[in-house]
Amino acid sequence: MFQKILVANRSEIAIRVMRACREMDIKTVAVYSEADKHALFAKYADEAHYIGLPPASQSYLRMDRILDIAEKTGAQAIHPGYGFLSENVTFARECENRGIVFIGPSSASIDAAGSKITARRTMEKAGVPVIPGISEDIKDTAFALEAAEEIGYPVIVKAAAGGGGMGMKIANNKEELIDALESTRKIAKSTFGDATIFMEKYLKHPRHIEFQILADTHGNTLHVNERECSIQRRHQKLIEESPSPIMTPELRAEMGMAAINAAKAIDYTNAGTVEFMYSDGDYYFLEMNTRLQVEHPITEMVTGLDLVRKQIRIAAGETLNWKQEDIKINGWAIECRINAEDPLNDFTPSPGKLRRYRSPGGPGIRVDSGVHTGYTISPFYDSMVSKLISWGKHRNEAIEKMRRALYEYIISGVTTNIPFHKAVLRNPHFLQGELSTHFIDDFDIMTQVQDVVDSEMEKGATLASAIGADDKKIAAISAAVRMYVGDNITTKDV
Ligand code: MV4
Repeated sequence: MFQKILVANRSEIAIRVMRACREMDIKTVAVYSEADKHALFAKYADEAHYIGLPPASQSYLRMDRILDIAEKTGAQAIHPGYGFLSENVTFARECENRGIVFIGPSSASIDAAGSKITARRTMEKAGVPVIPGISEDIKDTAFALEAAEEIGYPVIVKAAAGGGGMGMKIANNKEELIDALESTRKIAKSTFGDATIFMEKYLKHPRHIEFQILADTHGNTLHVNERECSIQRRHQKLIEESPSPIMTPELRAEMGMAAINAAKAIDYTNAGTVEFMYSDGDYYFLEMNTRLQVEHPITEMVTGLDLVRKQIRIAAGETLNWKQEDIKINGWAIECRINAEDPLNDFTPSPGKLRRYRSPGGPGIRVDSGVHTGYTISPFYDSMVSKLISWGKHRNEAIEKMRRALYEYIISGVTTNIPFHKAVLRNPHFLQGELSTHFIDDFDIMTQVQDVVDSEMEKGATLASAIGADDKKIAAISAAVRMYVGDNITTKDV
């Protein structure tokens, strides 16, 4: 086992990884930017090293500096977390070249999953269902038009090097397709430096269901159940749950096997995720994420596994010594991503100092975060405050616990998306498990978010008149704090 691991990431995920290391008695090395010199994760580590200025390109993406620090400190392995260098082929290869263990798959597997068109072709060959479409670069417009007639409109044109919703265009007819081919090719070339494009049938209201995979370096590949991540906004996931409300044991076995085959097709090792789109009983491979994901805790809650510990053990060469039948599901887990952003103002980031901060707790609640009272959420990185995770014996209990935890959460100084989560967690369609990637638009969620904010304001205003405050917003925050803490905080303190 490793004696020392460098964590090439920041905030909550850096802490999450270091927690596993501490439990396993492995020393940790943090790397931090100028913006993070007072951050909790840098203090949590056994040692912390400065790597550069706040923009990620000058710090968290500086492979040379990070690798030098790993060598200098004697770290035998690097955990990349998610984002930053986690799916960077060059970085994984450079680790391999320098004899530092990259805690993740091989650079070749990352590469194989990286091109959407190559991945599509590999999956077709491996018998994993892919969306009807063309698995080669579209150079010939006439050929594409012919293929589209066969597939049936609407179709979607995608950049092979794209991802996260970038470089995609929907076409409803011949004219739009001619247009989409040209514009997607142009964007692909300018954004990704690769003009390769392909085409698929466009699914109108898919659900996003992904399978968590664990694969060791001895040929054992398992799935540890699915997560449903259909509640997203502009390709940013906001709420995830495990299991998926539509899952049956039969479908799980089938999709799980497809996910295992997908992983095996690219010689995958370590923890990874196979994403599917699900629509009307059919499911299709979408892409493979070759990293630990933000939403991994919900899988941990329902399986009892510690995925980071598993990652470290697999990277150290240990064997996964259970069978697929040993993997069970216990209860239900939901994750709400708590972000410093204003849901009523197009989810604009709201960085700043957390003037008051108290996270929820109690039975069935887990909070993964890297913040505390007085912490400043930097404008240089994503605006996540924490991941709020609930567990219950069944879906309703997980929902009840999440609602209660959202009520307990006290955050002042920045605007958060908590009202968004409160609105979704009482929406009748959500309660029915009626989800799709268009959930927010289909069910007019933003109007319900406004209602939540208005009703909390009203409560605050009632209290404001009692305590003689004019500023309703300050009073509302104060009311929330008083309601929960029950001490003699006055509006002046807030
Ligand atoms: C699609 C699709 C419908 N049909 N492909 C979005 C991210 C990118 N990786 C693939 N995406 C989609 N591809 C076909 N053929 C709809 C989406 C999509 C989506 C997929 C998963 C989760 C959320 C989404 C939100 C909007 C669109």
